Amino acid sequence: MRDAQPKAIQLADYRAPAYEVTDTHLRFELHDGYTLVHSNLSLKQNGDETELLLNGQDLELISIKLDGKLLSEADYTTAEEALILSGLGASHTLEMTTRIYPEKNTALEGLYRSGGMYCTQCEAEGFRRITYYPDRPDVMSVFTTEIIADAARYPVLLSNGNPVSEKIEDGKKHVVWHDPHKKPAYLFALVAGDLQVRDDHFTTCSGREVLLRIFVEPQNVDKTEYALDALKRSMRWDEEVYGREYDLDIFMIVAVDDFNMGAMENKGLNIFNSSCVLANPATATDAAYQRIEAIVAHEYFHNWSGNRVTCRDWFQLSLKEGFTVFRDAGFSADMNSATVKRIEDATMLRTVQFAEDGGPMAHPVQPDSYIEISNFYTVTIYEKGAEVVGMLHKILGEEGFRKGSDLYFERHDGQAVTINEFVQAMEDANDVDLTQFRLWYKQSGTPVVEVLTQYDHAAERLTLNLRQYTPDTPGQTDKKPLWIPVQLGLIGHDGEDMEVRPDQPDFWTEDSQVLHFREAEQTFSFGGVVEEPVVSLFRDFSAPVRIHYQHSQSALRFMLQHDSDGFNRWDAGQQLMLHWIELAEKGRFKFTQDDIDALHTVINDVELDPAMVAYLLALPSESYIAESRPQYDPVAIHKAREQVMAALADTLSDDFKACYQRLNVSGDYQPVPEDMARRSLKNLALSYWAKADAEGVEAARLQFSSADNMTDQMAALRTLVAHGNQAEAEQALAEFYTQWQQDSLVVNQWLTVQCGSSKLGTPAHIRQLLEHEAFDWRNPNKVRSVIGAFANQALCHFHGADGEGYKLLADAVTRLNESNPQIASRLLTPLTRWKRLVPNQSQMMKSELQRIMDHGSLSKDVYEVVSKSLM
Ligand code: 0A1
Ligand code: ZN
Repeated sequence: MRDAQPKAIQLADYRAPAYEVTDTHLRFELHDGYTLVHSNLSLKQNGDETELLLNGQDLELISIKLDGKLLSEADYTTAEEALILSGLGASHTLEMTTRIYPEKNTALEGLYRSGGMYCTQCEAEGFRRITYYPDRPDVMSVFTTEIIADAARYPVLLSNGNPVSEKIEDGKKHVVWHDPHKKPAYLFALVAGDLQVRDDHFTTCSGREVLLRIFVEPQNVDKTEYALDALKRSMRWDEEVYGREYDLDIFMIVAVDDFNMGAMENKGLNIFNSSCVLANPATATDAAYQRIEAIVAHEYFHNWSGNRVTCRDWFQLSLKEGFTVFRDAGFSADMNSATVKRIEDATMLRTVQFAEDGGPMAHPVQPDSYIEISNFYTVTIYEKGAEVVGMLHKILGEEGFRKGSDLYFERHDGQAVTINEFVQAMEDANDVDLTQFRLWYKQSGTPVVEVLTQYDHAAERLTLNLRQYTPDTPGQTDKKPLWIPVQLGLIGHDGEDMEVRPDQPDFWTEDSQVLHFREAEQTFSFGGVVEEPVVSLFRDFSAPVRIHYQHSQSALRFMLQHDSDGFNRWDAGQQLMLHWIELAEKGRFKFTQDDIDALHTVINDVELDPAMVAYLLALPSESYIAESRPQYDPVAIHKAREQVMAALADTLSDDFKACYQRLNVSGDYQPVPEDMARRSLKNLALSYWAKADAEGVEAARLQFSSADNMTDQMAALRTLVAHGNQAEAEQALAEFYTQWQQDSLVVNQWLTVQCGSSKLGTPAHIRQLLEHEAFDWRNPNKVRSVIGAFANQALCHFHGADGEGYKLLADAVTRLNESNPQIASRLLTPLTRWKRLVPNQSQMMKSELQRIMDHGSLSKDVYEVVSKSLM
């Protein structure tokens, strides 16, 4: 906790480090109650600066020696969270011993305990909680790590790189690891515990054998198969698609229960939140399987995009995160349906990132200032960053992009670089000027593109007028026009794509059908257009922008049925649904026969991927609807959406029933794309059927008790909670808990179903669950399952008229501010949206933010978000 107001760190203040650490030797002695960390650092001067700053936080310094000579307090200065040595020469050896207390570490940064094991989390600035060190990503060092611990209780002792030696002496186990690849301290990792391992092998493209190991607590060994399979597929994919080979003899994954984020890409020793790696058919849903596949790939891909080539400073975070998300999205698209993956990613961007861009924490993909870097692991850095890389891919094409990434990896291997160097490699490899494109990294806010089309029948000519602007965001006004790739199609009355031939060929890439929109306003014309087309813009979500273009209802229905671009097909349906929900809010909603016919076509299209049909028939979420409006009333949105859902369920109830019965086939559960697609449509149909009809609830009840996999059991439980009566819902929840209370990850799903429910997720019920034996404030997954689900999903209760929901969230944030500031700060997000809410809610949210502010002794994490939100 801080005393004075924390200072912002500025990109403009970046200075290269005065000293390199060429070698880092660490020795950890794990004792009950405390750990001793001995370090031996070889220092080498970089320029003429003679002062060395070592970061350190919550450390007890036992001893410090420079070139073998013990230093006293007079020989160094201490500043806030730093130790400074001055007047140094060209090279030195620095040895230190610190004492730390992993048992008391509830922030889960640095070295901490989770259950019976020790583990680390060093990104972004956790290493400074282990020992004094230049804890910045541009200091890259070769690490050798010795770990000493009780041999009986900690038989498994792991660190980065390859194992060197192992012995047991006087009941203590000693192991040494050596990582030949130099790396920043944020990629350091250590694990100690009584863990079981599942092994596998991978032969790399050059024929090297790599040992793959997943370490878990003994009861979880039967949940490791899928992650290993995903890992092997990721390793092969990165060789084939990016030409990247793995570079150590061993690759390890460890699952831990208490973890702030999803997973961490430590060199050769990835550490995972157990919820993002463990799965078996009985306990994990299809969605969990897909998440595991994506996260395993993401962490593995970091080995090149992040580890071999890392970030110069944390302002460059998207260099590794945006690029790696782009890479993992490509992998998931290749493993599953590319269109469905694109729909999921665009939905996430439009719902969560657009909201961030329109709120007080808006920042560019390359921020220029921060108070607490942990607050900048955001959807803007990750997902918008990935979209920006995706636009480069659209502009340069598959081959050009690959030439650029090859050059980037080759040129910067072993370096800590900037986003600019990434773009430079793309430029150099393709001989293209990306100066204007770089603005995507510098400007925050979501660009708006206004579209006007005009068709001249006599001249057979289409004119497309595009205007762009980016709204002001905190600290940024007067934004410049961006280079926006507009993937375009023109659809004829037969539903077929027409040829697109703009009169401005310099602004058109034929291969990818991309129009390059680069000025504030630009008009494009197309000749030889023999009939008035339906204009399908931003196909495949080709740019992360808001589009203002009023398609007619009939054009939307036409696109929903015919657009050859799956993404726009889905998007047309969403626009129709948004329109219905708006009408419902005004009391004017009724299906037209044309709407019903369009929906019929979709649900009965057996040629179409069932996962796609499920997405086409799913209403936009309440958050998505909210985000489509400048100001919103969550309770009104909830009611209107419910009304449309009921109408849809009633109108198509026979189709949903038939669809459910057609797809409800028995057979062994397999986590493969075709089966997942079938289950997703089946369970969507079940939900609509149950909404319309008691017979559907009965089917859900049957599915709940007879399911042999969690996907079907959980879908049935959700349906019973949403559409059954109260007794049915309570009974199913009680049975579920009795069945699964021993499995913490399943219990988390049980908590989420209730806390995120518009039926059950009331503040009173949440407060009850906070007292439940299954809840634990120290475990981030539990906190997310209860409070996160409530504040982000049960919107009609979170935004309830009495303000109890806001109060509950603020209480939770204040409590976690002490024990786990990262989690506290992340939970806060819904309250930061207060300016967008209708006046009554807005005022109450603001008061709760103020109440947190007045609490005093705020962590940097919480202080930054609350103070910026109140500005
Ligand atoms: N780099 C990891 C995620 C991660 C980010 C931040 C953390 O602490 C602030 C921890 C982990 C990834 O992208 O997977
Ligand atoms: Zn990452």
